[in-house]
Amino acid sequence: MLRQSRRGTTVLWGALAGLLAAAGGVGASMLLAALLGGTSSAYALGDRVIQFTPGWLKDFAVEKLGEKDKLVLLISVFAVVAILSALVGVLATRRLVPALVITGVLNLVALASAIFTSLGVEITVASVVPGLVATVVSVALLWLLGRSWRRTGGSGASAPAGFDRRVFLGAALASGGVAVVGGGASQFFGKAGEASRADVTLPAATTKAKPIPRGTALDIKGITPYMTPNSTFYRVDTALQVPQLDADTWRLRIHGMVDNELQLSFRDLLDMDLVEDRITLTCVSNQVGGQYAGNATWLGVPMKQILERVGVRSGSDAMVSTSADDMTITTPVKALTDDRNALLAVGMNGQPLPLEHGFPVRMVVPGLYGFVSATKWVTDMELTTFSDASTYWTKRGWKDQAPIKTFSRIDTPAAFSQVSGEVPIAGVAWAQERGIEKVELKIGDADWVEADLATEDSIDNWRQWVYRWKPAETGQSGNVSVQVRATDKTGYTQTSDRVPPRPDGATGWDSRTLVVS
Ligand SMILES: Nc1nc2c(c(=O)[nH]1)N[C@H]1C(S)=C(S)[C@@H](COP(=O)(O)O)O[C@H]1N2
Ligand SMILES: [Mo]
Repeated sequence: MLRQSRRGTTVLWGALAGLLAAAGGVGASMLLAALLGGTSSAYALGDRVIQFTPGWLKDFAVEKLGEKDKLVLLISVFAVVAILSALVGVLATRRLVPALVITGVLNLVALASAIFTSLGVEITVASVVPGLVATVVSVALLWLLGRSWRRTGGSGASAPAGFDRRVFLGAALASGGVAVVGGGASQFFGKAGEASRADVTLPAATTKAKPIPRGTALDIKGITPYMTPNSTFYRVDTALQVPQLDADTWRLRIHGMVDNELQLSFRDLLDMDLVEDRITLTCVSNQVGGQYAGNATWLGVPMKQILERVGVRSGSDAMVSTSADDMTITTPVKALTDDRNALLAVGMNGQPLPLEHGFPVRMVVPGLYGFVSATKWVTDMELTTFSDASTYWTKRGWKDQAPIKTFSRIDTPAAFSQVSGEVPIAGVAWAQERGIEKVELKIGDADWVEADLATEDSIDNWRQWVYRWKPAETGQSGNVSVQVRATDKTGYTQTSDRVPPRPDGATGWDSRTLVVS
């Protein structure tokens, strides 16, 4: 009996020792990352997990977990690290040296993930030191904690023996202290972007957006609002921690196949002629019926103007933009220099870009899915060719040419709603750069009927639509299916063929069943 409960106690204390050593290590790495402006090795590990997650699993996560995908990932990584640390702690109560070796190796894996970034090998003080210190700290703490058993000398592997409480307590306090200080420092320095954003005052646009025409917004309950507020604008990116950039030190370098390399500061951008424009942004991961689109007023410098200034050499057909968080995106030079209003944006709906949406500067290109155009936290642009460019998404099987596909979605009524009398069936449709020509519904077995379209703002904005259905007039009852399809101004009508988002955007008709009572 006694032996058993003692063994249980040893396991518990061992697990606790393992957790404490790990917490100390993570805390130390966060503290140094905050001080050196790098990433803590714990987050780097999460980043690498994202990088090496198979494409299908990533697609699944984005689809099923939506914007919580990163939170779920972080919690999972931390849970795995915690379980491993507890197990190593238990091992340490029996065999200290192997436990120390395993701790070292696990830490070095995390360190490696800070060094081998998605862009290649990056050996800098900020990428190496946090992981190295974390390794030393967690090995040292585990050794100290482990010694609290050894001191009083257990008599054999299964003998728990009263351990040295003083040593244990000291080491535990040290771990806790480092963890708290590290976490606090990373919170404190982690707010740098928000502080910088609060200091920014955007100048008025030289070219204002034209007023929103009357009739772009239909008065129907449950329809997607015509303009999307920043707070509800969809967010898609691979950043585990939102990059905290300082507008004062931000620089954008434009180089490669250009006549004159250029480096711009945030001030330089604000001093240029700013243009305001409403553009509907869309994600390639949007499913049939999906919510990954938003319509905002953007403020920025036309990319065309910037590229004229650097002088793009003939033969360059692609621009690779890189963000502060190492995202790389290839965009056709043509889309950045033709008449569409591709912007290097600093403002969103009258405010500096929110941190999650790319503060201080991002790209917005009408007509192209975000993954080939909308680089947030952008810091580098290289003019090159498609044959030389190899960037994040294209390496993962997505296309590098990805114009937004013509799309329509039913917003209301909800699926399986009980309906009667006159029922407004309504939603949005988009075909950026081409414009929406018509939206049609197929209700039950009846022929396609045309919906009323809200006033068009521009071809780069989505358009609301409504069809006022009177089931009694058509004699329809019970479960009735409703399908929607849009036709754009080139005459193309959405295909019913269902394809998934990868490699260049989903197709298929949105549909739902309504119950006529
Ligand atoms: N730095 C960075 N920029 C990025 C991404 C990213 O993962 N990292 N994702 C792109 C994708 S796939 C889309 S759809 C848009 C989404 O922009 P939003 O989050 O502001 O809606 O950002 C683009 N820009
Ligand atoms: Mo996207």
